[in-house]
Amino acid sequence: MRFHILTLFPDMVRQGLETSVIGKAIENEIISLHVVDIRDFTTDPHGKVDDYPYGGGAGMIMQAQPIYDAWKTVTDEIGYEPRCIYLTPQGQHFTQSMARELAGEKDLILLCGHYEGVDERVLEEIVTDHVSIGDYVLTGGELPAMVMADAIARMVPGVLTNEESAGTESLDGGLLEYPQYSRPATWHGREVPEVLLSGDHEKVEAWRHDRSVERTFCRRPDLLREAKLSGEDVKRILKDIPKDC
Ligand code: 6GU
Repeated sequence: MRFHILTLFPDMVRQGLETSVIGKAIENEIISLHVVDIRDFTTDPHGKVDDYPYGGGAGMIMQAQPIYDAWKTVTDEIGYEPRCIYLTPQGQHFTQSMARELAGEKDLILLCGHYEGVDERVLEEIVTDHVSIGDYVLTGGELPAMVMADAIARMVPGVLTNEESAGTESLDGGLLEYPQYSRPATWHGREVPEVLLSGDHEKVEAWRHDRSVERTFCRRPDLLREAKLSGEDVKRILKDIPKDC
């Protein structure tokens, strides 16, 4: 899978993604990262990429021409027009299921805006999806693009090692991850739950499932609507889980 990230801050995006697990996947050529500096495409003699908004108002607007030419160069190079995602707080909220779906694409173009916005006409011509990472305002689309690329890339087969993929079911089945423990068995007077030391795999799995249901009920009850719960799970919620957790 190939990510093409159009940005005015290419160093920020590279530094964010060429590290750790995603950096390793790029090194191993399981995914590729093509960071495109929008400024390289401006036809303005002074390298300008923004101008004042028609109709007045505060701030500067990114102009259509350099963004379009950057996009056109990418699409000409790869020979087709893949989905082009514009990062904006006005977009649909990014979710795990969206990450899973987008991980199936061959190429993805992520367009990072800055300043007060982007000329609407270029968005109309090239953007297929408007996506937000949550209801708060950031200074630009770079951090959201990195968030999305990370979440999508880790769903691409081969990006995570077996060991790392242990946690992938968190949120997938609609339930939060159960609590985890490592050595020592006692720390600051706190014991690891006994069942985890028992070696009884079935009991361990049952305990973990119960803790997942309990955590989801207590911390993110909004997720339970989508969660796959058995009749036993529902009974336990009604009977065992404290109402004031
Ligand atoms: Cl995608 N962009 C910006 N600038 N701010 C945001 C966002 C995106 N998602 C949440 N806040």
